[in-house]
Amino acid sequence: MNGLLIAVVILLAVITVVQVMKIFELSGEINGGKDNDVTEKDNQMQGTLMLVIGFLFVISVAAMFVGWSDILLPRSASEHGLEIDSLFNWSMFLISVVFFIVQPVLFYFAYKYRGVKGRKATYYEHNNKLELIWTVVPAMVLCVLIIWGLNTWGDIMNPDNEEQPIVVELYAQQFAWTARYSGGDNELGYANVNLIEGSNALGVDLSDPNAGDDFTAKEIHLPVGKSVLFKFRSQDVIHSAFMPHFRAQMNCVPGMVTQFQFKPTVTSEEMSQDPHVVKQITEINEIRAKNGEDPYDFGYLVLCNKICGSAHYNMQLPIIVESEEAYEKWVKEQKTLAEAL
Ligand SMILES: [Cu+2]
Repeated sequence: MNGLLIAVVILLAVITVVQVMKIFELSGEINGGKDNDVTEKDNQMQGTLMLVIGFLFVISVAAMFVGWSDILLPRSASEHGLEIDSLFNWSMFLISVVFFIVQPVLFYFAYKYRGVKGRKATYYEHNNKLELIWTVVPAMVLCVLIIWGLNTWGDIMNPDNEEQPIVVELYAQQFAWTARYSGGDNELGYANVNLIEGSNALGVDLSDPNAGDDFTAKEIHLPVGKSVLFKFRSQDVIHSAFMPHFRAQMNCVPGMVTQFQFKPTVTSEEMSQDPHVVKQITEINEIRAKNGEDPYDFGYLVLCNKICGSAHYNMQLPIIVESEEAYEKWVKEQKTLAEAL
């Protein structure tokens, strides 16, 4: 009903505008068409407005760059993340240089060449040299960025495995993550949604010899400096495992296993003491204190980055990067599936 009312209101508004325009046209004709003439004053006003709006626009973009740069992600906590960051920074740098040259010129020219009585536009047909420059230069810059990007992507998705990565499954469902570690054999037992039953919430095939030493966890622990290979599954809809601090993201698609491998290089403890992070957390906690909320501690997270349903916003799991000893100790404390089920 609401939708119908909104549609009727929009329709009536359009009819009103059309009728008012018709009245203006008619009254213009009565005045001998003079109402629609553009006067010198109009041109001056339009030109000046272009200059002022353009100036405010460029200044506001610059202010946003400066003012919000400290709410960006901290330095990358993974090895490949450094490559992604430099690709991103170079792209942003090039885009910004072009933006801050082209936009002021565009708005200034709109002002400079505004309508002036008696002034005629120059008839300028073609210039091969200009055409060549503004085609070849952007094409070459884009080629460099695209080839660099493809190479980076290739390196990230095909890591050379001198050392065996730790295999961890990340299981997505509305609206939770569960991690399944592959245990001592570093091989995940077979799992399928059809095998979900009772406390076997991930559908692990317990008759598979690789399954017994697997264990599930509601926290991801990772040893620093060791590669980890995440295998993603989804129970229901498409989710996306987003680990922003590690510059990692992969879709979790029902019916298939996707994967992403990376090497964490900064422990949770080290990152929480990074000056950039300390400043951000202090600011967040000042706001939280004002609202009477509990203070927030820094921690790596995996978030869902696909809008997968009503509680999507809260689909997260902590990631703790720690020393190898601390990691081994944590692993020993976990109950294997053979013991738990
Ligand atoms: Cu989700």
